[in-house]
Amino acid sequence: MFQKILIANRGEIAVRIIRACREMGILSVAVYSEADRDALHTQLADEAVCIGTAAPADSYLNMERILSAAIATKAQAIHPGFGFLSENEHFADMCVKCGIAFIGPSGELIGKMGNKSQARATMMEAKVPVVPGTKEPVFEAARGLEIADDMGYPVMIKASSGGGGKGMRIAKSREEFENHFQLAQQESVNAFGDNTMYIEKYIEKPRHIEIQILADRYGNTVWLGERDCSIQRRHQKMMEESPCVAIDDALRQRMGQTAVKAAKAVKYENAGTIEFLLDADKNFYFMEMNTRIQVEHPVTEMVTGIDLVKEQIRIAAGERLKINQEDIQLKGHAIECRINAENPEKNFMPCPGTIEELHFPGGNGVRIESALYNGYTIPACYDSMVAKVIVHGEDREDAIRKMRSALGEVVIDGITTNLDFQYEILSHPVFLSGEVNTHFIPDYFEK
Ligand code: MV4
Repeated sequence: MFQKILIANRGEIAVRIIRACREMGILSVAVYSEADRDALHTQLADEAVCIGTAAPADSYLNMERILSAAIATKAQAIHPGFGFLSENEHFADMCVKCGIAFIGPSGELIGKMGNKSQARATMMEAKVPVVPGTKEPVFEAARGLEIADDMGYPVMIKASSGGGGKGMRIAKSREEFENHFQLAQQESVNAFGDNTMYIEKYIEKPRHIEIQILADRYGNTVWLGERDCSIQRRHQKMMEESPCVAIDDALRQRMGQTAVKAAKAVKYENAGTIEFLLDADKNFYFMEMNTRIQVEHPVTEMVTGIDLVKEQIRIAAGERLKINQEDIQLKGHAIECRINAENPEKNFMPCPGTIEELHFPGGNGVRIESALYNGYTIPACYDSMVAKVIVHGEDREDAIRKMRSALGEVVIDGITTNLDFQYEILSHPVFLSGEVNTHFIPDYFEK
């Protein structure tokens, strides 16, 4: 096992990883930008190294500085968290070249799954159901139009390097197609320097369902239930839950086994997530694979009792998975609410500032992941997510009641947050009925 791990991240996820290290008897090294001198992760780690100025490109995205910090502190592994360098294939490769373990899959695999049209083709070969669409990438609008005409409208035009909705457009008709293709492709070229596109049939009102998997380097792969992440706004998830009310046990088994098949097809190692779209008729389709630990991993931890970050570390250290599929029992219902420093009344504009008064709830089945403390000033240059409230109840109704009780107790004075907005979602009759899809927030809160 590693004696020392460097955490190449900030905020609540850096704190989450530091705690896992400490519980495992592993020393932690934080890296921080000049804007994060007073940040909780900087204070909580066993050592901390300043790696640059506030701008991410100069610090949390600066591979050379992070690797220098790891070498200087003799860290044997780097945990990238999520965002920043977590899905950067060159960084994963550079770690290995420096003799440092990257806590995640190989650079080659990150690249293979990061290229979405290649990932689609790989999954088609592996007989994993994918959204109906092209196997070959598309570079020209004229060729795309032929494909879309054959497929029938509406279609989804997507950037191969995309994700998070960037470089993505719906074409509702033949008339719209060429224009929307050009717009999506231009966006992709600007954002990723890549003009590779692919085309899928548009799935109406899907749920976003993802399956968590864990895989060791010896080919042992398990799935750990699903997460329903349909409550999103502009491709930013706001609330996640496990299990999904629309999935019965037979469907859960099929989706889980499909996710394991997908992971095994690419010899996946470490923690990963297979994203599916689940349509109104309960057909599911592979959409993307995320090769990192995700923001919403705690809901899976609550229903399985498995610490995913510790498992990531053990896998990267070359240990065998101790968990068999039969050991994984899903118990109860978990919900996560992301608390963001933003103003829902002003188009969710970020609202950083200084915390003047802070109180978090506790109690049976209530978990808080946050890097806030009293008097802390949230820097303006990073993500607006400042806390996650996670609850675990006996069933969905119990979890919803627990979340409403927990959110009602939260005090975060000095900044504006989305707490009241989250509370409104938890009171909405459609949410309570469980009949949600990815249009829930735009349909009921942005009219
Ligand atoms: C889709 C889709 C419908 N049909 N693809 C959004 C982000 C990117 N990862 C893929 N996304 C979608 N792809 C087809 N063929 C609908 C979405 C989508 C969505 C997906 C998950 C969660 C929220 C969403 C909100 C709008 C659109």
